[in-house]
Amino acid sequence: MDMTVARTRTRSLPPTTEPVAETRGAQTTATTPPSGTTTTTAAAAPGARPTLQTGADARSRFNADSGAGYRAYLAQASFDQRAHDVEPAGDGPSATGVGTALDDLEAAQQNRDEAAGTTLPRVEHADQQVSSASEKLKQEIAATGLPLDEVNDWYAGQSEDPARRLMVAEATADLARERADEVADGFGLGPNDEGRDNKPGHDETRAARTLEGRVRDQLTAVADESVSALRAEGHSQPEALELLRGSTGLTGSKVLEEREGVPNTLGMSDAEKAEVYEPIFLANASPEAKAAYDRGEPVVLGLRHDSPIFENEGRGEFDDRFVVLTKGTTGTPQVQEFDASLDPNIQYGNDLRESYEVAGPPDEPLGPYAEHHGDSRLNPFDSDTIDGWGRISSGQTIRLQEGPHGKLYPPPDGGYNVDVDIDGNGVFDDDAVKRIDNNGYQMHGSAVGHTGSGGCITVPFYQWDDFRSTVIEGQPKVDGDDRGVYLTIV
Ligand SMILES: [Ca+2]
Ligand SMILES: [Ca+2]
Repeated sequence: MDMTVARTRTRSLPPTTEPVAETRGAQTTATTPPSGTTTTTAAAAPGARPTLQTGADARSRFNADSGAGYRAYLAQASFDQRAHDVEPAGDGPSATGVGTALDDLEAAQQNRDEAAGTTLPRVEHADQQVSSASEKLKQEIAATGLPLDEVNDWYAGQSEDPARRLMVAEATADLARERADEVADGFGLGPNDEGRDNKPGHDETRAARTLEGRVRDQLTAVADESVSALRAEGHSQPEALELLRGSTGLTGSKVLEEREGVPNTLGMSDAEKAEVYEPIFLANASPEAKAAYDRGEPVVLGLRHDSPIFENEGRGEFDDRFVVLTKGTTGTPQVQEFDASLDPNIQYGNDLRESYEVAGPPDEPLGPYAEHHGDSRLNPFDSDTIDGWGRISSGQTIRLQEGPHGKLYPPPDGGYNVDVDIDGNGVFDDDAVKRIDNNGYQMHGSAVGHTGSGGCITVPFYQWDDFRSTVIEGQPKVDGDDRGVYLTIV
């Protein structure tokens, strides 16, 4: 088992990339680029920060339909910050291996683009080359010996190329996930056993999944910066997203994709994000929530990307978003975004299904995620209830309030709606809604090995304390209640 993941971070890299850039500028002038490089090395003055130089000529070759467009754009761009131009500085890790692996991966991606639409064997061969090159990049990143949550900071000091930074961030995220899986496998733990007090490997699995999550967050941050960099070069945000998609695999494409229900705000300023989210909030929130927002209190917008309960092998996916909106005392909308899960998974087994009354038995047999409730073996249809999965419905505002175990709860007597998977196919496609009269559907941090929802709504466990204090601190008590926050789910 690789215990690197459990290492305590004992040092930090320079807070900015400036010192590294100085070193790079000075050394670039004295270094012969390795063969195979396609960049020119207009020597930067020591201390000069390299900039992405592109002309209208290069941009005019942009083709939004293909990652090849990005490479054409790069071909005319003048870079002197490519990783392979950099000699190791002091006792830091060498960037040569990573730079060479990136060159190979870019070449494989270009070959794949060219193979598209040709013969199946050629397409398959090209895909295999990309896969091999991606694997090699992960190996080279591992070979730097850096803790994985320091790789992106380090590489930002080596290159400002938005696509290459994203490729490194994606490979590092994949590496962190694979290592965390290895830790869990090493202890023989299923997803719902990881990080449990009464299970082995409590500390190791928590550390590994925390690292995985933080590196995944870094991937999002790098994607954000990469889109910003391309926007600064004159591309629109959709163009920038499309350009970068040509350089990523599955993990990166999930960050860059347009996800129904959850706006893609990568590369946007805070003001632009507020322009996206505030109208959604105002169009959907209850009058009480809007009044709280007008008073300067934080409010939460829950944006759902509809997912089945068996998503991600039943572990759930943080493909939804909580947006904390507040005008504070300045009157200017502020936005904070958090990855979230608003759909249940099936890691807790069938015990978390609830009994829902239905008008009558469904005409069709139930799918694997629900069953008729009742003991009659001779005639199961004489029951008029279904054991099924539920989730908090979109289209309502709920005031969540503090309670035991650090969670946030709906009112004790409920008063909110849940969608019910009546036909048991694992998808909330049933148009079945139930009014709930208790506070059973709550908001809390995830489990360590999965999204931690049997119907509750969650944020990643290592972000929960931060999220909770963001939405609760400074909130007033309402009518003698505990502190709370209005959640509007769209
Ligand atoms: Ca979802
Ligand atoms: Ca269903």
